[in-house]
Amino acid sequence: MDKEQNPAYLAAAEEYRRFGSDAEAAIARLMRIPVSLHCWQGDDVRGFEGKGSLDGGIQATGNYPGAATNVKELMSDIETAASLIPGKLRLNLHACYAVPDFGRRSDRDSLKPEDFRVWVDFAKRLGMGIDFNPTFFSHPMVKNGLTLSSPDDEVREFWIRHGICCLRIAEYFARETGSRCLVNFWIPDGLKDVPADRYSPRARFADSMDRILDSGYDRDLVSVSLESKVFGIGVESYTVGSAEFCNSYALTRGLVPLMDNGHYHPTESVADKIPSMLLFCDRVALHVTRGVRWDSDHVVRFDDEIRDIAMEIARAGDPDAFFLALDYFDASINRIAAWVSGARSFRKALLYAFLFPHEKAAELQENAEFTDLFVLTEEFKTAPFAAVWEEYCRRSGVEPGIEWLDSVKQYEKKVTSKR
Ligand code: RNT
Ligand code: ZN
Repeated sequence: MDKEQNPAYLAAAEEYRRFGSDAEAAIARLMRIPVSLHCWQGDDVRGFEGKGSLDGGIQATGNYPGAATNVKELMSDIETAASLIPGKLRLNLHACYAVPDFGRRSDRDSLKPEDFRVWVDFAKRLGMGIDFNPTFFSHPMVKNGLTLSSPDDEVREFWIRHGICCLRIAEYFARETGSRCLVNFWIPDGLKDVPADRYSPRARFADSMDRILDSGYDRDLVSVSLESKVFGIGVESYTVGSAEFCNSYALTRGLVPLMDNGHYHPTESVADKIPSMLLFCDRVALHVTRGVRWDSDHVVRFDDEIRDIAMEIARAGDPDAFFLALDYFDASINRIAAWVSGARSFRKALLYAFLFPHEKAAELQENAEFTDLFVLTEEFKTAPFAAVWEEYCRRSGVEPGIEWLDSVKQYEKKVTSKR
């Protein structure tokens, strides 16, 4: 349907004009923003190395049938999910999803670009750029829960080699797809109980990262981010890659800090952290997720936390200031529905935030007109958002309403239920 012929949208745009907002500009802005879709929602972060269980303080719970068990199934599921999500997507891969040529098996410390050739072909066909993650968990060389911070040289060297191969693979992705690749480093290293020495593991982690980065990478092709965490299951007392460690390391080495909003104490706000970080670095990367109690990876909802984060993305103005990626995994509901719903909710939050009259609101704050600011913010919440969202979905070629779930159910009947 043409926008001229969509009276609900036209009426909504008029309402937004009364708030001082431009719905057309908001839709256009949203169209330009890519979001990186995490391959690991499709198989509960299992990867293709044959190891059944997940470790490293992260856990996927639930046993909904139909998880992808090989690359063909995972690609088919990603393609199905992507067709129901409006907007530009990137593909976010983990090193444990390597697909070595028949007969050859590379361990993590000797992975090669060729081991990801099928993913490159897939991403090209779908018109997606690729982001990448070294996998520092679910592997026998994780010893005593440690990788890059291990006191055991053999362990540390293994993981340093892993980090280095991942930089080479990222350059390959960027060259092949013609799009900058973000490589995100996250390590699970930590301790269950109170440490006797908090310093040495962090010193080793910094040294290991320095050695990985010393191997060099083409900064025109690749950006490197470092993700912090507060705690994980089994590592409740001490996390080597804490927020202070990772931010300080990233800022002193010209890396991109990555904030996963499930990785902070519950009353901390990643929305509040965004403008603080952007004062000191050009770019910030986000893992968009939902923390619930001990779990940092529930499916994203269109809730206050995500809207607040989106508001700060909108206020930052510069669309290049962010690397936006989703990071959740739920094995208790249809995995494709989880993928699609979480991605759509994040898109909704961005649209909501792009519709907000930020300049006007900031002016009210500067002028200490707090009553007006309060009322504006509250009344904005019930503006006719759905009509703009539906228009955006239509223009992006996807179902605006709940009908997309029918497509997931048909796919479940024909494909995933037969696995
Ligand atoms: C773990 C981190 C990390 C992982 C993925 C699979 O707590 O959030 O980003 O979720 O790398
Ligand atoms: Zn994360």
